[in-house]
Amino acid sequence: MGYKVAVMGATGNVGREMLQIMAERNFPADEVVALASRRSVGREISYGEDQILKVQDLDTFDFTGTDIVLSSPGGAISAKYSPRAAEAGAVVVDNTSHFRMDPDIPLVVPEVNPEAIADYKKKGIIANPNCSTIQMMVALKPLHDEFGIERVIVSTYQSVSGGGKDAMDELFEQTKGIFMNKPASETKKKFTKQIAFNCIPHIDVFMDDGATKEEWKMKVETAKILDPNIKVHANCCRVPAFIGHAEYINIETKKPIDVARAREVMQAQDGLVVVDHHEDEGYVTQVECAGEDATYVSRIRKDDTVENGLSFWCVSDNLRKGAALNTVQIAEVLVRDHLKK
Ligand code: 11C
Repeated sequence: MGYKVAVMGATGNVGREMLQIMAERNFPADEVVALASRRSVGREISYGEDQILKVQDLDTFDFTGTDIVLSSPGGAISAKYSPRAAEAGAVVVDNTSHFRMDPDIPLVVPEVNPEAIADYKKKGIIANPNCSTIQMMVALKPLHDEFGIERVIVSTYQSVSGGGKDAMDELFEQTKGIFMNKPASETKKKFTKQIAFNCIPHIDVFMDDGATKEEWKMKVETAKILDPNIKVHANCCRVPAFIGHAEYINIETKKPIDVARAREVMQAQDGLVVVDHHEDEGYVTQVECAGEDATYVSRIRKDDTVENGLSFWCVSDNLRKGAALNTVQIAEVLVRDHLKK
């Protein structure tokens, strides 16, 4: 017997990807329900090769009998409906930022801290980290285990899909518009500045210390997932790529670090692929990682400006490993180890 799974926010970028990935990976579901706001009710969404799901109203849905909820409807909506689903007996895996820093809610990357999943029992909710944090965790985990990371400086190059479908449309329309002599100001809606042919050093709202919330998330989520003693300084930037986040990551370690051993431990890490040839095309970029499950690292180099330093380039599909895939992987561990039928 399989599971009853509901996808909350099923019409969004990440919700649709969750359905796609569940089908691809043959998630053991007997019944899958697509939930969204009232204005999407009745819309049809494909699930797998040959199934069509009709979107149901999240607000009136009765979660009784649902085993697992995969949630990506936006923070405020999740704040209201995830506890409602958990009270009805479902385990919620939530991709929004709302519950991540609650000490009674585990924040999980399955290749990094799968043991934390057991804490779902406290509130019936498991949080999925921010996309830019997830790929960094997969890359840092083997290096931390081997060399002991003390400090991280990360600079991100994040695609517009992190901002949702409207953000992707804005990049497309603005790029087209510029070729037709239409001023970018006429197509600027979601982004604070022109995004076509430009980079914007601002993701999410500003915090009191001058960091943006995206930068803050990378710091506090690393502390919760990997180690509270690691110091993280993040610089987050939006770039005109559609899918895939890239990051240049610099680390300082307690133990002496060398490229050969770093490469070896990264090669052995689940979910991580090293592609690092010192030649043209010998590295992975956003365009190539889109649609892929792995996190890729390239350009691994010693940083000689500090005693034990290393830097590398890291890319991953932000909608898959950075969101939907990580959520489905958490659900896979849940059914394998905790919710046996
Ligand atoms: C972005 N990282 O690229 C964001 C999207 O906290 O789940 C995901 C926001 C979050 O804009």
